[in-house]
Amino acid sequence: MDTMKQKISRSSNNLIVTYLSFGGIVILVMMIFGILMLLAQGGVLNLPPASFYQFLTIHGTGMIGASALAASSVMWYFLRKYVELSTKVFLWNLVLFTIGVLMVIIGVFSFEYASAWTFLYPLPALSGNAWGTTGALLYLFGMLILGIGFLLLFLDTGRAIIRKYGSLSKGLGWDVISGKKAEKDSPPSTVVASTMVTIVNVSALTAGAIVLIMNVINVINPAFTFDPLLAKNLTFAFGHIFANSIIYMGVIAVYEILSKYTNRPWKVNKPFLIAWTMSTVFTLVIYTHHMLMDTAMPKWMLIMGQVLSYANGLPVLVITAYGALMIVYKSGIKWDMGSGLIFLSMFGWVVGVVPAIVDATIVVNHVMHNTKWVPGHFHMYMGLGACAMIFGFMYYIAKEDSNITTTLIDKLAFIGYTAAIIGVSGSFLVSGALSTPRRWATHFPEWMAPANFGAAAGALAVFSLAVFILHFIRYIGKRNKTDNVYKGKKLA
Ligand code: HEM
Ligand SMILES: [Cu+2]
Repeated sequence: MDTMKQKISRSSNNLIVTYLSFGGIVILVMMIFGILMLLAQGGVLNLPPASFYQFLTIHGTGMIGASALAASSVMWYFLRKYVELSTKVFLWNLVLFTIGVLMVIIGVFSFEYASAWTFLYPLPALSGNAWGTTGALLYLFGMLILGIGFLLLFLDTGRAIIRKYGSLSKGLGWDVISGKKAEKDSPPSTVVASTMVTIVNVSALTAGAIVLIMNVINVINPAFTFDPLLAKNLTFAFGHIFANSIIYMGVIAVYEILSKYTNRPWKVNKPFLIAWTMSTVFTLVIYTHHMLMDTAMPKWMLIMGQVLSYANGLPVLVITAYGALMIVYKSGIKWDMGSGLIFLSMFGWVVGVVPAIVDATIVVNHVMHNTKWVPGHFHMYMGLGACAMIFGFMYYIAKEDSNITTTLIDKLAFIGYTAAIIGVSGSFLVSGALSTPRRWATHFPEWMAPANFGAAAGALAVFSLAVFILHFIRYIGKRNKTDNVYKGKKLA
């Protein structure tokens, strides 16, 4: 397991720490925009609608971008124990991300670009004068540059996995599933998850790049048009898959950290491999649940989108939640912030999936899909699932790499964060049940109370996350100056 030990250099650890600090701080700032939006919807804050949509755009883009960035560092940190990854590519991704984000910020705030992060064709070009060509081009090129950074990263993980294991299908353990190889020779859980993420994200980012370039051409020369249904398919193939991949990168922290804390290996067996293969396929094809209202779509695709959406993350979720319970059971684990957040993330993921399954039903979808029910479910599994994995990883690496200790304040922040995300998501779900539409700058008085409740809960999330980040920054000051991460320190 530790064959790569010598090659793990200090500089790549600096990069991981930078990825995580950057990601954490952006998530914090984006939460503040979230609160401002809720206060505007709640009638407390007088925000011009144009500003609301700019905030919506920056919040969606920033949250997905920052949590994908941080989650990719989780994957990178653990995957490099098994395969040889390029530190240069890892650095390039960070550089391109930073450039892309700056362009997006300038496009949104200086040039009033506000199409939401889904930039649905032909909105970038046809804004009814809400924004001009410059804003649209800054945003679209910014996204393209950022996407290319990630694409390079996943091409590199794919290259490294193929080099070590022979092919991506072997990375998913297909030779074990088919019985050609014994279960005990399965690839490690981290490699299986990374292979899945590599496959889905290379597809997603390619679709994204194509539709971004088509939009760019359309913005520059409106005479060039293309099929809006194709554009929508490509856009959601990108957006749905990329956003989903965040939790599949984060879950690597669950495997590695729980296994380290309990001193038990995370057992990879056939059901585990089959679950990951199923989720690979489902994640790729169910973006069609975003098209349930597009009557021009072939019916079979919509039915597939619905049926498979029920099952999308379920195989991996079930196998991971069960595995997490089994590995912890009677292990004598001593809980701390790292393992606590990791365990919390399993809860957030499970709970967040339930409303998603409800929404994926065509009948319900027709009523619910454009309501706040939808942000209700994804704030739960992104905030309490994916983000808790990232923050848990931040506590874990701080503990492993320094002699930093946590205090009562960290524990209070843990409780505060949990309550806050349940509050934010719960308020969205209540709004959804009241038929409050999503993405509306102004609300009727009947819709305002849940928005204001959500804003208060959001403030608690900001304070709690600030505690997590301060702990991480304190750790950076105390870091070991030596060259060794996997010193096999006993953590719990
Ligand atoms: C304090 C925590 C948060 C607050 C108060 C908040 C608030 C909001 C609000 C008010 C909206 C717009 C809802 C509407 O359609 O009317 C929104 C949308 C969204 N949020 Fe959050 N949010 C928070 C955390 C997060 C986190 C942690 C993530 C992901 C990691 C996230 C990702 C998104 C996304 C992707 C959208 C959709 C944007 C769109 O519709 O284009 N949010 N959030
Ligand atoms: Cu989706």
